[in-house]
This record gives sequence, structure tokens and C-alpha cells, in this order.
Amino acid sequence: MKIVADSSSNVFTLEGVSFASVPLKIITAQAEYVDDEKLDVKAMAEQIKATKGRTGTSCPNVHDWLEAFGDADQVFAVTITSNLSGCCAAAVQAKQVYEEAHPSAKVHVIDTLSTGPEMRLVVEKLRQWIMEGKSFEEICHAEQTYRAHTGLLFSLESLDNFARNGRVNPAVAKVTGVLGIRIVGTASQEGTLQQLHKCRGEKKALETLVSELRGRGFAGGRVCISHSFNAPAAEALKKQILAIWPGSQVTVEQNGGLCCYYAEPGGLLLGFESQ
Ligand code: X90
Repeated sequence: MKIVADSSSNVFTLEGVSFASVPLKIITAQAEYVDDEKLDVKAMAEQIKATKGRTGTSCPNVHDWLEAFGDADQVFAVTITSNLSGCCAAAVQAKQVYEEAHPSAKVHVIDTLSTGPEMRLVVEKLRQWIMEGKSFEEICHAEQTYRAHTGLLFSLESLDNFARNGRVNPAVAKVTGVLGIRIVGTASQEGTLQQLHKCRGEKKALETLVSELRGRGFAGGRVCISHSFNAPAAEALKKQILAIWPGSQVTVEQNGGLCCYYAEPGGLLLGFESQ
């Protein structure tokens, strides 16, 4: 069994099971950045900031997915929301090609309708089940139930790159970039960016994230916070969560290239388990 996840999950290596990360790319007029574990995200962000021209991203193609499947018998392919990227569509095509070429092989594509740390939770849960010896069918069934009880929240200072690439309503994008306003939002049921609140200042944004967590049925499970060059806010949020829900397991990580490009400096993403 093998887990394959695209790089928007911020999972680049995974111990204990067979795993491959499929990179997305960040593209400017001058350079192409492959979102793998070798990418210097800080240098990329600085170079993009200095770029005047168009910038964008591209998702892995069918061949990239096939290569990542390797020669595994049973594959779980975990993707960013199909409503913002062609990543999942490419994985679905790769599944067809792979299963035709290897009649005994099975590929289960999981469109997470989310990204970043919520994807990490799914990947880590799949790993747990594989290590426990669950069957392919059992895992396919269980992941659907699991994902009904996970969510993604975020706080973003800028939606410029989202707007520039036509992935958010321009009216929503306009709100950010003014007077330290942050958009606190969630991945909608359809897997799109949904604005919930406009917050003035980081303190307010963190309070709002905590109250959204509570409102969404978080009761002390697993939380993964990822940030774009904002470790202080991520650590402050972790502290607040642990103070209210002492039994919760909270981890903090830096965003990889893809999440960093869209979440922009200061951005926080938060994947969580709910009841
Ligand atoms: O195919 C491509 O080129 C990739 C496009 C990806 C677009 C979305 C990236 C989101 C990164 C930013 C904040 C969370 C938004 C959640 C919406 C589901 C993370």
C-alpha cells in the first residue's frame, strides 16, 4: 500500500509507510519553483515579491501521478480540492491508466475539498490505518467518515495571489491589504474559499479562529497549524488551544511552496478534527 499526496498538503516525507509527494509548481516570468522538500520557500517568497510580472501555479499531470504510484498494488492518492485545481482530475485519469495497465492494482483518489493541514490530517490517518493492518476497502470506507469530521480554517492578510489567478471573488480579495485586515475563513463544503469574518489585527483573528473551532465542534482532538513566516502567531494560537482543550494534540509547521504562495506572508492555516 502506498500513500501519494500532492505538495499542497505540506507533507514531503512520511515515516513508517510507503509514501510519495507529487509537487505542484509556482511559476513566474523568471523562474519555475518545484514544490518539493528541497525548495527554499523563503527565497522563493522574496523573489516573487520582487517580481513585477505575472505569477501563477500549475498542478501535476497524469504522468507525474503515475510516476509517484510507482509499482504499488494499492494506492491512496490524496489531492487538493478539485474546485480550485486540476490536480484531482489528473489523479483520476492516472488511476484509470494505472488500473488498466495493472489489472490487480487499485487506486483510491481522495478529493479532500480542502488543502494544507486538513490534508495532512487525512494523510496521517491513512498511515495509522495502514500500520494497523486495515484492508484497502476498510480504509476507503473509513476515510469518508473521518473527513466528515475534519475541517480547515484560515486567517489571511492578503488574497492577491488568489485574485490574480482567478480563484476567489475579487470583492472578497479587495477586503484584504487594508489597515491590517485579515480574512478569517474556511474551506466550504464545495471546496472553495469561504470568507467568514473580517478581523482587525492578529489578536482578533486568533480569537476568531478559536471561537470558530469551538463553534465547529472541536472538542480536543488533533490540530495542525501551518503558517507562512508567522511562527509567533502559530505558537500563540497553539497555546490558546491547549489552554482551553488541554488534551488536544497540536502541531505547528511552516507552509511549503504552494500553500505559501497562496496564503502569503503572515497567513495561518489550521486543520482540525471535530466531533
Ligand atoms: O492547480 C493549481 O495551480 C493549484 C491551485 C491551488 C489554489 C488554492 C491553494 C490554497 C492554498 C490558501 C488558503 C486556504 C484556502 C482554502 C480553500 C479550500 C492555501
